[in-house]
Amino acid sequence: MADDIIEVKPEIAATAHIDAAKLAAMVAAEARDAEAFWRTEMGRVAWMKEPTKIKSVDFTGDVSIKWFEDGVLNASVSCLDRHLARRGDQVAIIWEGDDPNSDAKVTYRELHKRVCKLANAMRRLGVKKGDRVCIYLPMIVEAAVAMLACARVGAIHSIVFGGFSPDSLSSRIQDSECTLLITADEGRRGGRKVPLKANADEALLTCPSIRHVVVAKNTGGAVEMMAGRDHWWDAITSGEGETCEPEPMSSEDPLFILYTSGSTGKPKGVLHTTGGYMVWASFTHENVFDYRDGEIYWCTADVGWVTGHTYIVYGPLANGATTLMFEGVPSWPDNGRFWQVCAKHKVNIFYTAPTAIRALMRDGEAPVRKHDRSSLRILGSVGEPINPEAWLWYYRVVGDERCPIVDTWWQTETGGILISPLPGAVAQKPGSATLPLPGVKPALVDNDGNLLEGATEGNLVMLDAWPGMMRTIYGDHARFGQTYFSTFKGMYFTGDGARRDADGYYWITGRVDDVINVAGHRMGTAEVESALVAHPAVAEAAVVGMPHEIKGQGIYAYVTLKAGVDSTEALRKELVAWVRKEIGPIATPDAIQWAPGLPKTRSGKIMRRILRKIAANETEGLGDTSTLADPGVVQELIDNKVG
Ligand code: 6R9
Repeated sequence: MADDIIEVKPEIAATAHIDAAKLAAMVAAEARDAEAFWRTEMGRVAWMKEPTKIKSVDFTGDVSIKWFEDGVLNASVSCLDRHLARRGDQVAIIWEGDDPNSDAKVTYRELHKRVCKLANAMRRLGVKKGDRVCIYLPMIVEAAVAMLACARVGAIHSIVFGGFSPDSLSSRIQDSECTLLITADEGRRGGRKVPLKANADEALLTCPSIRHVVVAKNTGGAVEMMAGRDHWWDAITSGEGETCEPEPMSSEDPLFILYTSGSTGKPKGVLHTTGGYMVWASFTHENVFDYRDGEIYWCTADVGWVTGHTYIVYGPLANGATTLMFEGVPSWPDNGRFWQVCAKHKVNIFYTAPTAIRALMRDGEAPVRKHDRSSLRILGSVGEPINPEAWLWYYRVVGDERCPIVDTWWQTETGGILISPLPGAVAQKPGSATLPLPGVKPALVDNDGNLLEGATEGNLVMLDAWPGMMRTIYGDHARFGQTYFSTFKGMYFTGDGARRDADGYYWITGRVDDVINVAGHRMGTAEVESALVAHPAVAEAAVVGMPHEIKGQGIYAYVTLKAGVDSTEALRKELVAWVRKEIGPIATPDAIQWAPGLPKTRSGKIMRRILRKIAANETEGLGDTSTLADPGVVQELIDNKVG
């Protein structure tokens, strides 16, 4: 099954932006003269001053990555102003509410106006180029307006997913010393309310850098407003002008920071800059989804994640697309919701996560078949490996074997898609992200950094830079080099493992570091561990991923209690609730096992390899345990495995 090949359909190749011959020509052109290739592609965005220097990259030493460095632009102009003459009245954003009876359409002209008004208000509040602005909003149009208004005035936005706790919000605001927070009274998800402003109030008790808070009225729920600090969005924007001078930004000026999990306890502020990111967002959105003028494009991600940044807002808007923004969840009011929205808005391109597909698969074909999906043309997948079974169901049931599936591999750090089939050019294999895009140079290396050739398996690295890659970790350039370029000298290390088959296709096998992927959400096991040990009853904790049918991976925690504390069911529940409160619901542990001891080496390192195997019920081949300080704990853990 996994070796199925789904050839490119001639009718798709015939009209696609890129067919196999064009792709081969692009790859050859890029290989011959990368600078010339990107000099042409940079024309995708609107420059105030055209760059003359294309690429300047050094993956060694202090690590320096610059694209189009002497160019000047403003991302909001590429997404808005330049479209006004031709598509002012075209819908830019279709908003579909959590409540199936609420929706809205916003044209490019209207979006431009709303962005300018907020940008003017932000300037009036003292926000200047380079200031950091935190955005903590639900999936409402204001989220896109806030992002683009930041870009307009040259402020660096840092979006924190609305599902994160006050503590997580606070630490992200503190790390980049944001001066403004943009939030809403409440969010809505699956018929429930999320108390965003109340969470923000709690977070702000420990955020001295915040001077102002802008609050969008969404549900109309009661909130406290602190005089002098908090302002209603409508009140501060209503008197503002409908145009706003865009801040001229150098290509390498930052556009946004987005925090993401790594192997350590502290999330990293991944920093993206303006020119290269915008070119990459536009290039990949148009080519991977074969986006055509007038099509309705829907990415189901949340703007709190990188997928929402690049493929709900910046990529589609740069390309003058109509992008659908969905506030709800796939399973509410019923599990046909995705397909009902596709039918209602005649969606042509649909981009979602494997975890959603697997959850919907459980309910069978009827909820899908009930809705008209004839508008669908291209399907996409992102966030985690898609198992062939889910891939084939997506292909057969959702796409009626008519729509190519683009399984897009990328990361917060990469800014946009790096490995993916192009629908008119690359044959698909269910479960494989297939081939790199032009300009992307993946390789597999062994643990010593030796390049592996041919069909093989190893650590996935990138040998050279592409325009959209991250430039640094905010405030910690040394950590940037250390995290991504020191494991394998002179190469960008993705943290993923992959297999390459005889056709050169890549099959991502998952993270090889201490990052787990829970329902497409990236989580550092160390973050969950530090939340657990912050509880007064916990002495020590070790967290690993365990296989989970729907979420891909679940969170399995081994907890050692302090002496004298009883391991009760009540305490187990309390710890689950504690982690939810500390980090947010996405970090809810799926299993907690009481561990009187943890397997450690004689030097005191926890042997996670063993803990992962126990959690996965793979206790046959535990490998060498002879280096353990106390080999007896392993059997104890196996005997008391939960679930
Ligand atoms: C875009 C995004 C990145 C990690 C990445 C990898 C996993 C993403 C994937 C995939 C297999 C795909 N991942 N897409 N694995 N196939 N198509 O998800 O960014 O949240 O930073 O996660 O997600 O493990 O390293 P981010």
